[in-house]
Amino acid sequence: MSETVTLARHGQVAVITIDNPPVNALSHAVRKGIGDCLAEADGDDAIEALVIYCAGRTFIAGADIREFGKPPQSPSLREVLAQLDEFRKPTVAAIHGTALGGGLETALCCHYRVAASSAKLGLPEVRLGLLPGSGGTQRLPRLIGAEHALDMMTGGKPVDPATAMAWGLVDACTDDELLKTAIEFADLKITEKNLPRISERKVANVEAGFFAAYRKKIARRTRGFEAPERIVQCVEAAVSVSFADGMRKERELFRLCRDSSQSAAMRHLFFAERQVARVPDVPKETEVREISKIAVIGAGTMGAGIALSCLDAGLDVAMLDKDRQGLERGRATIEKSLAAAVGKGRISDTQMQARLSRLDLIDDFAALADADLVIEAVFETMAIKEEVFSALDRVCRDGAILASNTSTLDIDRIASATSRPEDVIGLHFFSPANIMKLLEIVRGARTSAEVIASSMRFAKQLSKIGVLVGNCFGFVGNRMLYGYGRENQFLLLEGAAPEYIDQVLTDWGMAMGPNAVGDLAGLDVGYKVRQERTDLPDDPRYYRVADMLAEQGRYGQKTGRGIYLYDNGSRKPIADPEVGEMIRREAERLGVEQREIGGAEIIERCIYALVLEGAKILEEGFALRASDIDVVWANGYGFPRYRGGPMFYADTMGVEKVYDAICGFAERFGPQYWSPSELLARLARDGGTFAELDKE
Ligand code: 3H9
Repeated sequence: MSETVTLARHGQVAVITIDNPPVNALSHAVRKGIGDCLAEADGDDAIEALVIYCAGRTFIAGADIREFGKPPQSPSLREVLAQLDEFRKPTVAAIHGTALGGGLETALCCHYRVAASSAKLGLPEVRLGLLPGSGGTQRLPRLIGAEHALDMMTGGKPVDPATAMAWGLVDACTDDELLKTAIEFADLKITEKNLPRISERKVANVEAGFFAAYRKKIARRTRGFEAPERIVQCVEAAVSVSFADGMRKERELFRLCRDSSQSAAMRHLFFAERQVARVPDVPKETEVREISKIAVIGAGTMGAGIALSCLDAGLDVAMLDKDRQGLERGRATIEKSLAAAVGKGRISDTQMQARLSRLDLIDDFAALADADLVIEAVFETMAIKEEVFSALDRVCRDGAILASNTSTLDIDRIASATSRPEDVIGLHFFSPANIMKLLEIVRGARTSAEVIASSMRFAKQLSKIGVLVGNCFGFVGNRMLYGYGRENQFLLLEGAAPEYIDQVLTDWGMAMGPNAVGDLAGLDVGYKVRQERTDLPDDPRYYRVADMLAEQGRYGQKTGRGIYLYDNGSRKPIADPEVGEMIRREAERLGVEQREIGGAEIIERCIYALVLEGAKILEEGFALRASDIDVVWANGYGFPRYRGGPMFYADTMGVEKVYDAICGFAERFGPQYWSPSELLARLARDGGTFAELDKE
């Protein structure tokens, strides 16, 4: 018998314990171990009931993702779960931590489920571009109904035991010792004559038209993404055909998902988001500084969003602004967001009050003396930042971390306004700061390892993904955005309508089109940054449309007019023929010939511009790995997760093909923007990939 799975007797009840750290994934050894233990327990007449339990921090968190893409090893999870489903004595899953994917599918093959009240239960396969492939799509709707099951499987979000109890997903929930409770529960079921077997149930009635309506409900959020539609098809089968036929359907569709490039892309991001925390010259043992008192300087949209993100994470926040009015506005922004969260049932009123009670409004730098971390979020102007950092240097205690939320400015120059550059770092949040997962952590030339390690841990405290980047203009994300935006701007001048470009790119999977994003962020913001820059290309076409709109006061949503029109505060963009005409005249003036432009060209120019800039960033050492760049784009810029990020996408397309297209653009549009990087040329020549480069 395997050591990772053991069988022990507690009176008439036997306990199968799985011990496969860190998350008890269903590796080959675990599957085999469970199968062997089931066979032993089945043949032992002294055993009257069975509990499945896990050692360590969690119940089974799913199939072992590392095994996907490798030759399958028998027994499969399906085979083991069929054995469990048919077990003749009462079976109880004792769930703590996270019962996810194949873990929850295992629990669904037991007759009963007992959960610790802190547990989470979910089928998150969709986040890996998969569907539950060991009966989950057939058993879950039989137990909790088609709609809840679809929500859990197409959204991938786990539920808590209270919800699970209400839906009938678990039979008991406990604050006491879990294993003891589960054994007692199993003991009581020994005499039960009719053991409930989910596979023998029918799905509760669904109304005619239910699936069509459900597809419509998820259409926007799942555009271009294959797994959710396949999950719906599996649940349709659960409703309309036998359990055995439904299982066959699930198997067929699971295989399609497993072998798809979409799932490969999402698995790539899963590991990339964990790899990103590893920084070669900042070892795991690096000491981290305690961060509990935060100060945020600037109570504008960004400052208030950062403060809210810290409050959500349970930290104390002091928010500083020049005047009382600014501070009150910042507090009002925070209150409004919290009230909206209460309205949506995400937090309770008490939780909202608790967060607000940890917020302190201050207007004097002297009050920052005991902050562990100060985050500056004032205007994006170097002179102002320098002033703030020199003031911080005077008042902050030794060991405080001094961070700037700059999105473009030179961290080393900001650091040189202090006498302690080793304590200065960039913490670049993305708007809305309390929602977006990405935090770019910008390392200056002298930032200490301790400050980097503490900042990476701080990102975790905020439930964000911290990506360490180097100090170049725009860092990783915004530097790449410049190339992407530039192509959008050129395409506009060349005759592509803004709504057409946006449609093509959102159909391709981007969360929003670049023109809608510009209007949302405010066209005045980019305009101001470009005005401050002295290194822009000498090209009258460069961001010309955006500049023209900003100069006319068409800032976007906030002024009701940008590249699109907006009706009375609505956020729905409406195409504006006046803008089309304005662009046409400007193109004529600049001698740019307008023409019909197809979707394929829009995608290639915008996305390959990202790949090219990403390759240059890697080459220049401003990102540690290609996969870090993917993490930035998937979490900060709405790049479709099922395409894995720009660098993974280049690998999927073939680096050589991307390189050839870039060389073609260099010939057609001139080398100024399209001269390929050395690295890209080398990978194309050697048949290499960015993924292999990361392994070197
Ligand atoms: C599935 O079940 C398919 C079935 O329906 C059908 C099959 C036929 N496998 O996230 P953490 C590693 S699909 C292998 O930092 P946390 C992870 O890489 C699966 N490894 O911890 C990391 O390694 P390292 C459905 C896994 O506490 C370490 O564990 N299940 C797996 O923040 C710690 O992870 C899921 O999608 C795995 N399944 O979060 C669940 N899971 O230290 C995916 C984790 O070397 N997992 N690792 O970097 C999670 O959501 C989180 O890891 C979890 C813990 C919530 C469990």
